[in-house]
Amino acid sequence: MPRAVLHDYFRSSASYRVRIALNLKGIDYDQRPVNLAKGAHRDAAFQELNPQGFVPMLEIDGHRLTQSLAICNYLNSIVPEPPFMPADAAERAHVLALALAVACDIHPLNNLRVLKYLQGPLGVGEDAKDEWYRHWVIEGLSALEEMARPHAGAFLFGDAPTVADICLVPQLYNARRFSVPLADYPTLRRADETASAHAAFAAAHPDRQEH
Ligand SMILES: N[C@@H](CCC(=O)N[C@@H](CS)C(=O)NCC(=O)O)C(=O)O
Repeated sequence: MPRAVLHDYFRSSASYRVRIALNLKGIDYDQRPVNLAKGAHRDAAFQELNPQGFVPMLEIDGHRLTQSLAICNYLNSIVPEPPFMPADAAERAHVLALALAVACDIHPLNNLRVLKYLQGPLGVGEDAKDEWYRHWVIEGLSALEEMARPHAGAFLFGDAPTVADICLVPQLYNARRFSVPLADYPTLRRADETASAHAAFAAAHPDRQEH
């Protein structure tokens, strides 16, 4: 079987999630950078690969997979260890809720196309756009801190990485880029620090990608 191919962008947080997931599962892959800043994701050739025009897109085992959490689920199915979610149903629901709080409720509001739409057709200025970004991140992270605290350990849930950390670390990377203050989120910062020291997370960091 050919090596997996990940179509990604170094600063894309959804791509960052999949790089972490592949690294945690020990799956080797080649990268095909798609330059979002230059609009390469809008090219017909890429739209053919992913009609949504988003990175990440993963070619693996003869499949073309999109949506970072669907990709994580696939990787977890083909390589069960280490598991991305706890075995217990209630704990699994909790971990998934943490991951979805980032992936569904924070990230989409601040995606590139949303920020571009604010600045373009809606005529929103740079400062207001940044304020929009910070507003949704702060609201989302504040809730996530409360959600995570009761069951957090060194990681966001317990003492092993889960899909919740896979979503958290890229989101905090983005938050720092936009100068969002993180002092009020000790649980999130602890998990981020633990995860970032893990080799699988470290190798996925945007600064370590070609672009
Ligand atoms: N829900 C999708 C989101 C993918 C996504 O939004 N990717 C961003 C980069 S992080 C993208 O390609 N944005 C292009 C745009 O907004 O124009 C996933 O989890 O894979």
